[in-house]
Amino acid sequence: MPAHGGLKVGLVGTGFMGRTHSNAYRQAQRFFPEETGAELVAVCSRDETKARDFAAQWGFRSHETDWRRLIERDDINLIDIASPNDTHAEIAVAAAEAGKMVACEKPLGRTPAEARRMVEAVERAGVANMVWYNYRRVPALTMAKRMIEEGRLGRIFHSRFKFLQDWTMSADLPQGGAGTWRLDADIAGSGVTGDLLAHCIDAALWLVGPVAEVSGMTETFIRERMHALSGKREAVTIDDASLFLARFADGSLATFEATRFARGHKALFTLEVNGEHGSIAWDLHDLHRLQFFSHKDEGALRGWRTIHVSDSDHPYMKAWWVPGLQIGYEHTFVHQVADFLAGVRTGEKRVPDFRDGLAADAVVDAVLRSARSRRWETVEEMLAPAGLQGVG
Ligand code: SOE
Repeated sequence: MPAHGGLKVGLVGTGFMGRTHSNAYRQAQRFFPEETGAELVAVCSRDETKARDFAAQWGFRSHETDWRRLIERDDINLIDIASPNDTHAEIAVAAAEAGKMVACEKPLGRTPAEARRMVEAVERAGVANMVWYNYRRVPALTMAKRMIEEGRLGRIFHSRFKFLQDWTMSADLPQGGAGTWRLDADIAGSGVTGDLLAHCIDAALWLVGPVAEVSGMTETFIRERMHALSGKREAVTIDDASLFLARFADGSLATFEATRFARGHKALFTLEVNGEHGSIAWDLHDLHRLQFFSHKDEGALRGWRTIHVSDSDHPYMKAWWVPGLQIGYEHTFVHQVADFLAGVRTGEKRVPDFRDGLAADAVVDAVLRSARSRRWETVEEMLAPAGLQGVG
């Protein structure tokens, strides 16, 4: 490993996302040696045993039990927030004010107001920032973005997005606490809208463009659950399912659906975009395959084709094994670290940043408002989609 002029990481959070990020920092430099890489300096958890064990497991040099200590340290230049959603804004703003680069798990804020504070803080401080919308970096989706930018689909008319799971269907599952904070709206901000639908929304904003207005509905199927912290049965205030119709600024239309009550589905993220000249379709369960239909093909031979996005001229694939061999979920995070480093090196926007996080939060907010009002609602913060400069 070369000497580090790269990222000196202080990670907050030792859960599932803490693991995906730590793995990405470790692998990025091995597979993208043109970038300077990342050094795992310290990890933070309020629980000292967890922090110490995580540091030993993932190779962090040290651990802390208060995130403020990470921010005070001179040997850290990037604060990475992988702790529950209610901690994002406070940590990000303090990190930016201290001049640190900031990476944050999605959703950026629990509300657009929180996300806006975070955007203002990083922009005022002029520090590099990113939000972990990792699925953009599935090679097949990056390829889809490239094809749309090349005009292969032409004018877009329709798109549809789904993210289906079934892990909260049991009424015995508590809300709140370590593994189940996503069921507590005070901590998470919302249920599936901010958690799963946010991935669909980010993909839609990236692939299609800004969303102008939405008409949504949400449902909470299990209305009371034991709270892991109070030990009492409490009202559930998250949405278990969330569906909406969208009209984009370019006049195209879309449907969105996310739920944790689709029995049999664990993480079925799918999308389809239909344009004037062609269509694309993709499914996370078969993440290398991009389905493509081109109306420009010779009539008699026209049909959906499957592109196995694993060749060396496909996005990111040259960095991995030999053509045709596969990569997976964890690699999307590795790609994001490599792209972030490239952005820091070139000064270009290469990753979804806090502005993109705010844009997604604004759509989440409009969906939740519409579900309450039972009317169409406009999106308050319509941001322009990122161009293909390094793929966004
Ligand atoms: C929820 O189960 C979850 O872990 C989300 O929080 C992630 O963002 C998603 O990628 C997988 O599912």
